[in-house]
Amino acid sequence: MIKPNEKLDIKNLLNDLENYRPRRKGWVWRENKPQNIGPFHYQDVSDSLKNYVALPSARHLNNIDPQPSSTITTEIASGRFEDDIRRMRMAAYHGADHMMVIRTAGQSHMDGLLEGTPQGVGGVPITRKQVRAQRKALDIIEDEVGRPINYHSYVSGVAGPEIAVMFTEEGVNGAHQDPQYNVLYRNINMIRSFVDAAESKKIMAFGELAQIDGAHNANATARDAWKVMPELLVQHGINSRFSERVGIRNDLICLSTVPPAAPPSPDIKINLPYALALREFFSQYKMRAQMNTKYMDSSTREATVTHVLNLLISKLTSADIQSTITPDEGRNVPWHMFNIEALDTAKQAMIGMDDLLSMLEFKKDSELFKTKRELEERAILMMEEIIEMGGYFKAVEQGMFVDSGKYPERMGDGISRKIDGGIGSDTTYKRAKDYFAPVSAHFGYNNVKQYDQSLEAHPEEFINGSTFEKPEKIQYIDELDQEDNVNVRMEQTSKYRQTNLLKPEVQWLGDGVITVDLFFPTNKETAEAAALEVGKQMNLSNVEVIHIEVMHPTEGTRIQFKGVVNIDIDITKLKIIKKEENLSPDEITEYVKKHKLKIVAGTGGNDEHSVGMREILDIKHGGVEKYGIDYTYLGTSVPIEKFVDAAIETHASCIMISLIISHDDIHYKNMQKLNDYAIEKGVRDKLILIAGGTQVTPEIAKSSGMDQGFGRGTKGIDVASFIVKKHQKMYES
Ligand code: Z97
Repeated sequence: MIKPNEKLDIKNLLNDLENYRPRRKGWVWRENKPQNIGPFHYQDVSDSLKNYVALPSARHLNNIDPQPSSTITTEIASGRFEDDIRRMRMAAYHGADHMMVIRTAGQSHMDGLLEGTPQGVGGVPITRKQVRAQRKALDIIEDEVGRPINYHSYVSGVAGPEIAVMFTEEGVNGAHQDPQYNVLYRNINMIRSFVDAAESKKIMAFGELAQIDGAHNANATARDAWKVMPELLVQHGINSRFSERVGIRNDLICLSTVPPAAPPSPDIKINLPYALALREFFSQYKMRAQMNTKYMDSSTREATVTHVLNLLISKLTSADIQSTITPDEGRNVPWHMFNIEALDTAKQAMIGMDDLLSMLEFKKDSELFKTKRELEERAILMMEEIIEMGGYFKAVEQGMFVDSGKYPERMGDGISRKIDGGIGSDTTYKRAKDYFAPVSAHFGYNNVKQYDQSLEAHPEEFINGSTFEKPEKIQYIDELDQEDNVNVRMEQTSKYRQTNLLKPEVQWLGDGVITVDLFFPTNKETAEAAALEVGKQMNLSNVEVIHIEVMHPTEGTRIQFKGVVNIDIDITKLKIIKKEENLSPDEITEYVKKHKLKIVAGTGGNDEHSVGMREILDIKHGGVEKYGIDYTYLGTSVPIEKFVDAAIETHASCIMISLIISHDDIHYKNMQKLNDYAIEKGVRDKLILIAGGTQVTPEIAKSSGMDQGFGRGTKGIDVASFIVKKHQKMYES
């Protein structure tokens, strides 16, 4: 098993892919297990992970990392699958168990599967090699974190059924599948899309993939997103019932829901009734809550607030999957740090809202329920009109969908498609009477019975197993293109793989991208131009402003820009200072209490600067007093001898001397004096001597007879932890 301090070796991962087989099939939900974690009881949690990175503040709480009971998704789409694999590992450590890999190639238009790992088609297509390599990596990662991880992509487009087959063969665990997506957003012929969907869904049912619909796209596309709510209910209804009728299990039918509005609209007032309507209409299915992306801009702060409000709605309506995107879609910067930030936002908010529903009750006679009911009525009316029109195809032809009016209001600007138009029109054929399909997952009749009655349940036995049962029948093609493939790409970055060289990166190994955050006391236009100039003078290439925020029209503008640095850092030439790990606050407190640790402290010689010392002593900002250490403060300009005499008198085990003045090396001399006097008095081996001050370093202090020295930036816990460790050593030996 891979260890946390070992890197995932991508080259090694790609070895022998030809023979790699997925370990399991199907989607895995988290199990809700109320339990105590650290000092708290949690209700809506699943088991903690074996290896993880907790929220930053967990350092005050013994590094606990409670995991919400809902699945948490991250969308990974850097455009290079070999880099996405590393990001998946980071995401898993932060609590993601649903890795959604976006294909960035507009794959819906491709009428077959691509082989190898070509990037030159205008983005990343989903290919067998990529899928297999990523599933293989996730098998390693799930062992490492101790939780199953679901791998997900899309079964849409002209080659939908082929992709569904490949996903089932390769152990993909979830996929978007919704024929309405093809029709509305990719202008694929509607008859072809619905016929393909029947086949795709049947195969997904066999592979036990969770199926997510595409209704969220209407929200993102609509002119006024909050007006499409009745239509969203209709779209969800059409796809979910279709899936159920084809045979997908209800617990694998997931609605892709999005709170349509975001502030400055009155978010909760609009989104909550909609979420309740969804829950009521579709209680038998699962809810996948995606965050609003329509009203997301380049501010990570703004996106995060919208995300948290969305998480509140998810919590109030018990969403099963919580997606995180922030703010990739909004500003199109799918960077490692934003994936991780969004995951932490979801984890933090969900855990913070633990057990919320047991404390609240919705007011049944409020506007909330009136609005919910009204939305439901509008959706039913729309469904009825669709039926009156002659069905879904006719309704699409008449531009019934993504109209900017709130149904039944119609603005006449919906997306209209022709029944016989679009890509792949005229490509469906009536199945021949003797059509024979001896495969395990297939929609509609396959004529197996007429050849062999006994094989009705297992038609694939007719051909001695299809690729689902006999994976060795899969035709695996590694790479087709000599120039455009992962091996060539990895060769270009080999300088940074398993070597001493480091280069900053935001999404691809060695991309050299850095971001700079700055403020100018001027207006927006001037600030933008000035920022580009700063980038230039910093010797960055490809400088681009990625975020501008006006603080005041003339007084100031905040800018974030990115640029590329051409710097390789050789880690063998770095001076890496190994910082000693502090004991935890609890460990220190317990030890101090048991051993009744006392110290004497003051500023020495002619030193009158006592503020730093007081901060290290007093509880207010976390000084040693916080851990129960009893201190005697001797004041300022304390004669050196007095420190030792006072320590003897009060039975203290430690002296803390603060020495700020460094003129004529007086601070060295005073440390030496303290050490010598303690020896003279015969107590040096019983006392811990610590010096502190802005010019003090551990090296100076130790060479001047002290046990340790603390300089700038020292916190009470650093000193307390040192005292306890030293005390332990003195009395253990
Ligand atoms: C999400 N942010 O989390 P092509 N099928 C469906 C889709 O929704 C999409 C595709 C196919 C979103 C995902 C947008 N969705 C991003 C139902 C894309 C992709 O490869 O672009 O042709 O299709 O759900």
